[in-house]
Amino acid sequence: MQLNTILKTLPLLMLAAGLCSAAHAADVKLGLAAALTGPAAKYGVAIKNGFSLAADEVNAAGGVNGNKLQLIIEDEQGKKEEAINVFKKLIFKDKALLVFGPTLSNSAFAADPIANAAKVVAFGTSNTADGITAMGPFTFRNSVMEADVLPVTTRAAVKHFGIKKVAIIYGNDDAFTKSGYDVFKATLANQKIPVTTTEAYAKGDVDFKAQLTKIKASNPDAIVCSCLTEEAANIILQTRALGMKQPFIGGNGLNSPKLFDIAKGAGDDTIMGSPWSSENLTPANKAFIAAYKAKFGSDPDQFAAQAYDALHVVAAALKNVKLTGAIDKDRIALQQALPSVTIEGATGKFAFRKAPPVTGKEVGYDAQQEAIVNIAKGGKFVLLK
Ligand code: 1QQ
Repeated sequence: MQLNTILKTLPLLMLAAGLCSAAHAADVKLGLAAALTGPAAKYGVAIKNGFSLAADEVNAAGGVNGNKLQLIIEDEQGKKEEAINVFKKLIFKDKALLVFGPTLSNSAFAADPIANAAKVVAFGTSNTADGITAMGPFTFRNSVMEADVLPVTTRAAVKHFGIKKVAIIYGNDDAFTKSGYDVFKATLANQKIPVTTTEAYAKGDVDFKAQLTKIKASNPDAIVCSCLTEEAANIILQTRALGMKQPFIGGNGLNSPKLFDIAKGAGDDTIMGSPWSSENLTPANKAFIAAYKAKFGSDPDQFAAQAYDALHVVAAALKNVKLTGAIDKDRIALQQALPSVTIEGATGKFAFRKAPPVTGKEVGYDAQQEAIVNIAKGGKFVLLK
């Protein structure tokens, strides 16, 4: 071919290539907003890994109805403002069919209204505060809310240690730690466990001596901690430095290997509830743990397991959706296909449950799953038997 013929045909070739990649763009784009940097990154990185692993599995098996799943992953830094920016990018610029995340409930309260207004599913895999799914019919979560986990956890801890009275410490400026506190307060009243003192801290605090000195003087049998993992670990360490030996009881925030990276053996005897355990030896969980170890060279945690399951939940819903290419229509079709999905995942049997009604408002869907109670032994959580 002459050079000038090549030059003439080049635009046509480029157009053809463009059309090919447009055809290839029938891939299903799924957004993921996760805290990949900042204090919540120990949750966010595990979440990202769980999603990548599951997407690889689905794609290796041929995708969904012939479509490959494409994850578009953005770092929302565990900050509300960034969660809003990332949701906007994923929804309006990338035209994701659905958005997973954000990592913290605190950020979800800021970002999910954007998804609901745009009629795009916001699927939380780690948001456990009350009220998340009251934001609208496009908010879904497979994370089990504190309101379902903490009563079971508290009852088991009280029985295990013979607890008669507890002190509480919590973060009062984070949606999850505050919601966990409200649930603990109601649960303790319900289970008739007196509270010796209630102490609060703010995000980013590193010195808890003032609060812990008051807790020490009130002489509780255990300390209830509605905290994110880094603060919990420092609280535990500082409690031991004050010569206190009380066990801790906590929620979802404590369930990270990070707790033991910082608190080491001082974290032992901490009791925590979760839908996932590495000791749950169902075929689905065994396969998940083995695949995670092979891909990332480390053990998975609850957050990776819930992310992994969430991707499989969406893949199952997508099987029943006939994608048209009209994004607004397809987003709504996916929202309508999700509620009836059930799977047997790494976290066990999973189903959705419609969120409690809110007058004059449509609501989303919560997770219907049992909590398993764990106790920390030798720097990791094991089942409380
Ligand atoms: C929430 C949580 C955190 C512990 C997520 C990592 O449960 O913010 O709802």
